Amino acid sequence: MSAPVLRLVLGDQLTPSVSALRGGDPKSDIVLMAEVAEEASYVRHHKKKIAFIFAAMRAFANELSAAGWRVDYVRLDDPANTGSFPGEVARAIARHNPAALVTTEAAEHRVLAMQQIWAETFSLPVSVLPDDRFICPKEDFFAWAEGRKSLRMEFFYREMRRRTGLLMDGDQPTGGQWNFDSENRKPAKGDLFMPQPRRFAPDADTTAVLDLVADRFADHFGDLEPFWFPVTRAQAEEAVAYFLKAALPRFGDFQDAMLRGEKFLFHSLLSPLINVGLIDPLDLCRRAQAEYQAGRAPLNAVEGFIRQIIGWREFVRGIYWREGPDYMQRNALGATRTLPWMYWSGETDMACMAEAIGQTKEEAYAHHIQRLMVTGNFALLAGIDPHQVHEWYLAVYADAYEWVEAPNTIGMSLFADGGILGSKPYASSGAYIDRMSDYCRGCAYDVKDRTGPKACPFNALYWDFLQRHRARFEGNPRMAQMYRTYDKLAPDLREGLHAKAAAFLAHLDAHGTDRKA
Ligand code: FAD
Ligand code: DLZ
Ligand code: SF4
Repeated sequence: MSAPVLRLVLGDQLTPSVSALRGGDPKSDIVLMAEVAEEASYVRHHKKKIAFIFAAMRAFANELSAAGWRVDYVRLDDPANTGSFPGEVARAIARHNPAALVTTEAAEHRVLAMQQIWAETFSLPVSVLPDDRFICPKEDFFAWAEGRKSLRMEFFYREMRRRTGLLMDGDQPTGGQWNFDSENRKPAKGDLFMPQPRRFAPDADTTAVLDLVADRFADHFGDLEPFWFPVTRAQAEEAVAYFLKAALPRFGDFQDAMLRGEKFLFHSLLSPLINVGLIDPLDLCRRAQAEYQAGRAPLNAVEGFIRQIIGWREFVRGIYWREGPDYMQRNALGATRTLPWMYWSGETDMACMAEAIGQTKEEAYAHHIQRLMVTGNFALLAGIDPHQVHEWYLAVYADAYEWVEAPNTIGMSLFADGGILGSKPYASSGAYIDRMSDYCRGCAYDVKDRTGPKACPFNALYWDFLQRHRARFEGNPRMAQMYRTYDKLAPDLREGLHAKAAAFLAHLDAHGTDRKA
């Protein structure tokens, strides 16, 4: 019998048609999958995130075996496990003596760099194939970006609409408009009927993973249980069907809303599943479009949803690869403050922060506006070191992979890339949070107060941030109005705002949390 081909599948490549498997011979080739300590701890991932990935990997191995593949699956607790991808590839080569190694390129610089030296390390033909599960190949993004003065998601998105034909009537956008975002900013009220997420009871395989994670990662952030994520392809399909029916119709209206105790609102919760390959993003968008065409979901909801996936998701990936590995070190605003402990403990009197961090701890989930306008906004205004913030987001969310997380954090949220991803920082005072949520009611702070003892910290921090970075932002037409407003404030109010911000930040530095006196 001729030597087999070894086909390595990584934990976020759980797609039967992934390039590493395509054209393979299930009977003679060997699929290698490995749970490795290095991947679970390069940042201290949330327990639920590790459990989700291992459970989904094991389920995918079962799926491949059922389809006739020979799968060599290395568990984390295998005594011989070396704890790294190169170590496990080396051991598998020794076990199987393959003729060649085939793999799909990793989704991040760190692991791709490992793959690129394997041909030399192992003296064996190695193919690192493109990951064509994305709608826009990297090279197409580079070509689109080439020569543009600035890269804006909206223009890229229109290209993706044309390319996919989604919500297009000929060469015109359905409804005569590319973007219905202005209709998607309604604050929610507690009396809305919120769909609860579809929850899946762990089966025996997932329960074994939960035991393993409880044992090995007890000191990682976050609650392991209750664990209810979908982990098989069939469960992922159920989650999609449920979202399309129960939440998509109102996804648009309340996309930016936040409500105390309502962790999910009308969001899809599908990002962990899309990012590991259990759901095909283009297929999902086509199904969302079909809901509009059948009259079951309005255009603003469906357009908004599709934009997040073929627009933002593809755009941030393009930026990640175009900017290179040093993107994660960018710090255009020179922010150096240490990440306050409250990001891990959730202990703070700021109700909005407590809510966003608390649910992150429980669910490894917060929706986009919580990530951007609460925890991200605070980090931006308080001048927290972007690399520390980046590592926090990468660790705490079940959907977090560097290619998608870093542009959202370093670029969109912290403006640490100096304006490559967005044209202005998403900075806001407490007024935005008050408008879009019910967090401020019952908060220990007063959102209407700017300088008093109970003043909402976001207020003083916001004006202080603007003034600190005046030289950079004053000339930005989208920010000019804010500087005009600042200049009209009475001088003693301005002074009071800066003093308040300085006192708050000094307190934060001294105590790590605003809770202690
Ligand atoms: P929905 O609101 O239902 O949106 C539908 C889908 O659109 C999502 O599942 C996701 O695939 C996609 N999407 C929406 N917004 C974005 C975006 N800005 N960038 C890329 N895709 C998007 N998303 C991740 O998948 N992984 C991350 O690590 C991640 N880190 C983030 C960090 C920060 C600071 C911010 C501001 C955003 C981050 N996002 C990240 C984007 C977004 O917050 C999540 O995709 C979204 O909250 C996932 O929840 P959902 O599936 O319910 O999304
Ligand atoms: C995130 C993650 C974790 C926690 N564990 C594993 C693992 O044990 N084995 C594996 O193949 N993949 C894991 N992953 C996903 C990888 O980190 C991801 O495939 C690479 O970072 C490339 O994006
Ligand atoms: Fe957050 Fe300020 Fe509102 Fe409190 S008052 S919830 S700190 S925005």
